[in-house]
Amino acid sequence: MKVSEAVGRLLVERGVRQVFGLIGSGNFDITLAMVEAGASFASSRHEGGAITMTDAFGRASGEVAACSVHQGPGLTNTMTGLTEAVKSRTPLLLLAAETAAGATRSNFRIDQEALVTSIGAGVARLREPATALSDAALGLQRARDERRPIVLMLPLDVQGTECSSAAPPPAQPAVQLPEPQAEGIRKVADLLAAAQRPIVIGGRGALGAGAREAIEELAEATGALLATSAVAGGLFAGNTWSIGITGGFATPLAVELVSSADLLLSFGATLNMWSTRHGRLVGPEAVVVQVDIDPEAIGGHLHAHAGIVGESAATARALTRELDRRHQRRDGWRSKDLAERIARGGWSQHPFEEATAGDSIDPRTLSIALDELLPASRTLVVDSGHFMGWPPMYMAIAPDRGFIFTQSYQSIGLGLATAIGAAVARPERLTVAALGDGGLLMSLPELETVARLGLNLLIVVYNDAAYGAEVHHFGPLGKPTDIVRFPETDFAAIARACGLEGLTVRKPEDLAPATEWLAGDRGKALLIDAKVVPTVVAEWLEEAFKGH
Ligand SMILES: Cc1ncc(C[n+]2csc(CCOP(=O)(O)OP(=O)(O)O)c2C)c(N)n1
Ligand SMILES: [Mg+2]
Repeated sequence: MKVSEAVGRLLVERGVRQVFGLIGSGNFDITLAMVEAGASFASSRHEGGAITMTDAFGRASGEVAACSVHQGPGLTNTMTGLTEAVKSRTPLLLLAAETAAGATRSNFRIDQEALVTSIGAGVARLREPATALSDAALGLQRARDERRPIVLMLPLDVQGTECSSAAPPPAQPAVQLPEPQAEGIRKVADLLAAAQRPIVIGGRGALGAGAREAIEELAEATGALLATSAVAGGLFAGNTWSIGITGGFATPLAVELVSSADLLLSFGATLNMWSTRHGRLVGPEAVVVQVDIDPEAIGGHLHAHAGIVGESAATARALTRELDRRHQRRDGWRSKDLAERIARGGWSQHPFEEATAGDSIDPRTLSIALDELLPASRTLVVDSGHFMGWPPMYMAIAPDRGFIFTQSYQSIGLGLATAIGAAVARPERLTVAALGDGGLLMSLPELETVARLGLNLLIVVYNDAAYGAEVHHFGPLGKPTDIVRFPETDFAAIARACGLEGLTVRKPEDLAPATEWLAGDRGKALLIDAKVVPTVVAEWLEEAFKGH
């Protein structure tokens, strides 16, 4: 058996269930071996799509998936999505064919290791036929343990040799972080016991198994309110004391409450410029405490008065135990009156001046109408751009990884592939992809993938025929904006040409066919081209440009 086949089989035996990718001569054999060993393969139409689908599959399922690409251009095409996955610490395995060490004149030759190292991905390599299986097993293990993408280089000459590799070492259970230090727990318990108005903020590091329950219990013991960073949106959905996302998308009530908290305790959230509005949401007297597995995250953006290096669930449980041991349970600021204010404090309950007129729909009205129309069990995916606040502000986010936000590299154009990866991971839930016209045009080839895979997917284009973020940034500065505005694109027609259903929406009534589509078998995904009013400008946008 060739190394390529033996390695493909091994990876499936070790738990890789899903492979995304795009096939060339360098990765044909290994990918086929994985399919024959029982993995499911979904081809993208551009490697930029494949890597982001792999990232999103991991975020939506908690599993490590693989992405398989050809050497050279197959790998360079993954760079933006791979950088997003690195910055988001998504464990995944990128299987990259590689020219043989001796093939120095190959057209495909580049220094692949230097390339991926430069963006912070880990590198593993099939060194020789005798070590190939151990090399591959270790690469997969590292993705899990280091919680980041590992690029497994597959030199063509090694792949093509008969496999002389001994059996690889058995799979190891994932590395467990040590229990949080007792001294840190005592110190933070002291701070919590003294707080009158604590708020707990859950971030990406609080999405793991058991963390939600453990944090909610701690909040209960301390009378704290619950908020999330954008990427963890929906984490505490359904909890009476959840005030939603903090930062740019926060409701006026959440802004008021976070600003008046006397203690902010984060779990796996960096408290960056987005979630704190450049620190302005943090009151001058507020005590900031961070819990994170990464020591460098503590105090990385804001001054932290205390920090605990530890896993979210274990640390939250240890804090609750310590408070219980001291008999220090309290109600904090959890009052009936506040519960009622929180229940009435959503964005949809805030009146705004309706801008729907003529041939375009107010993006807020569109979002509210969709929220009412769509099933509560949904995965919301949002691309980057000016429009991106409307969906998480005006549409409910379902608990349990109900919001997938590939925004750590702040790239536009990742939204569609993110939605595909999420829909493949959780086919039973409707995936809703909210995209800008610019972001969709950047990822257009993957519309064919949506149709081919028959995904349970609704695409909504907030179409202002512009790079709206740039229009709203540079327009008010008195600059001409012609270079960031475009003629109309008929996305419904493009969707139909790719095998989807297409619908153009200019007013709420135009959504009627979407109701029928939802009630039907959804055999074809639906794309809604919503021509949005281009002059409704999001308040958070100004914030975004402050750091630039
Ligand atoms: C890959 C990449 N290129 C350029 C940018 C700069 N950029 C940020 S938002 C944006 C406009 C996006 O347009 P669209 O998807 O239509 O959303 P809109 O802002 O119009 O709502 C651009 C070009 C970026 N973030 N990423
Ligand atoms: Mg736009």
